[in-house]
Amino acid sequence: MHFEKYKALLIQKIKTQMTQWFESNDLIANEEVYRFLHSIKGTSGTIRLGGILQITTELLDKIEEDADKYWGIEELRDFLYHLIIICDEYENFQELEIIPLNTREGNIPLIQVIDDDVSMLIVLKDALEEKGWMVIACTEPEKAIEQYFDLHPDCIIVDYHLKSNGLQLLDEIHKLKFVPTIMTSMDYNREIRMDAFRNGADDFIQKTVDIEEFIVRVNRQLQRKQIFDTTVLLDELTQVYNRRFLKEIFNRSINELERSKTPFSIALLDIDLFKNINDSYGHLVGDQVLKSFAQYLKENIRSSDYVFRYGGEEFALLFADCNDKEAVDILSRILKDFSQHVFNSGTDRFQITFSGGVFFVNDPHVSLTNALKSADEALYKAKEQGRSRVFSSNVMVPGLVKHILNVSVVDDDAIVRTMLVKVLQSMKLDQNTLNIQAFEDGLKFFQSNRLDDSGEHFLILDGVMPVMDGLEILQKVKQRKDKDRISVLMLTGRKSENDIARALKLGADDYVTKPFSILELQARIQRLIQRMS
Ligand code: GH3
Ligand code: MG
Repeated sequence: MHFEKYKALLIQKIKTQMTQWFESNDLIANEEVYRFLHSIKGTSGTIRLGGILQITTELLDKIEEDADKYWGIEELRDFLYHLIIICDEYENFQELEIIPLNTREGNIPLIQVIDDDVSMLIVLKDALEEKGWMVIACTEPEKAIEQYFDLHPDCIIVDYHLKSNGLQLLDEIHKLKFVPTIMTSMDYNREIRMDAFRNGADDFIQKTVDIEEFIVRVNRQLQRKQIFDTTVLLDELTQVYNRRFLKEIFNRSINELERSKTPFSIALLDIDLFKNINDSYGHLVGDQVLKSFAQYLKENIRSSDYVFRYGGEEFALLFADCNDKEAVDILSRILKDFSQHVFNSGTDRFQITFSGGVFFVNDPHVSLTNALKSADEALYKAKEQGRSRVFSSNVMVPGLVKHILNVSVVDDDAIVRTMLVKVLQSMKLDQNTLNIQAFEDGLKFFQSNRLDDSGEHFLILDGVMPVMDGLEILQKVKQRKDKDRISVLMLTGRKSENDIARALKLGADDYVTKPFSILELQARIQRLIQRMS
């Protein structure tokens, strides 16, 4: 006998009951919960829904039938969490092959796909994600450039015929940086291929794409990138040490501290309002500023000190045999002098400043992560108090400053909302505290004035909702002046190619197709949020 129909009915029944509970404002009698679980247990055993049987059995063991208790909604949600998850997975994955996730921990490669043929984009993104890689997809060249500089992908796949020219884009993002680039094209003639290679493409793949071969070729490029990352110690653009070498030097300094009791200080510097430079004068000018800044730092420190490029426009410094007060003094002097330097772009002239945070290491048990975290807290404080200043974290109470990231979930499905909030709550992020809120629809979201909360915002929007759907919200959000501090992840239906196309055109930062696996989504959110900060 086939149980498919009954399985679907049972899952529907579970979802309906849970939705009804979660949307009511009343307390729920224990007896009601007990009876519900009992009935689910009976049916699920019969129709061979083993996972649900197991979960309901475990839940029933935890509550007593005649306990005189009432459940609050939050408490009940927590209690039924595993049941919610498993229903969702059953419902969404009955026809899908379950793909084993590749190692999700550690450094998952990030691939940027840029193609204005949305059907192709979807196919490539799906294929790459099946491999366990993270993909950031994009149809608009301007957005692509922005994402490239924000997210530093490990491989770029760009279409030759991209409107306004894929080659130009390649050229722009390729200057001075090592990131493997694959160009795709419908045409495969010699001229086009040569054009692509001349402009820096590392590989050229003809459409229609043979997916299996495509994956192998992408993998090869990712391996090259990994070898590059692990063998090179200098940052290509700025010619100061890279982040990897910071670990090495930090360890050496710790050894030195243990051996000869010589303490040291570590600093994090971040250029102020650097985005404005890119926006006003273009990324090439931005790159020039980074180079000048790095060069200036190198020239103004002692030969026993080190400069590292820590991230996009962030630099780390290690001052040997130096306490935090001395380091703050040195950096404040550098800041004063450097901010007087006038940059030129065409006829425009501009000056820049930076903010900094310092941490004094005089205990050999301090880890690099914690030292950086403390320096970052001071940096954050310097930004908060008006930028263009350098603080020491040693004089602050540690752990007080945390970046707050506002995450909003807007979805009309109570189950999905519950799940997402749970997933977000369970995430462990180094530098961020998440301020999570869920909304039933776009109207409620805007009425709450949620976007007035200070700090960065990350929105997870359901594409289809009865009252103001995700696309409308996205459109409104992207019209705001402060749109740059808001990132959007769109949840769309697997078949709604038009919605995906519109979402990307409107400036969504990423999309995930429903049905999605919770683990997969968790990894993606974690990665996006971590990269955002
Ligand atoms: P704040 O004072 O708060 O630090 O403001 P900000 O604008 O400097 O900070 P934000 O983090 O908003 O922007 C940093 C920008 O730096 C965003 C990113 O596009 C740009 N960026 C990162 N890496 C590079 C790079 O290698 N070259 C160029 N040109 N820009 C980069
Ligand atoms: Mg900055």
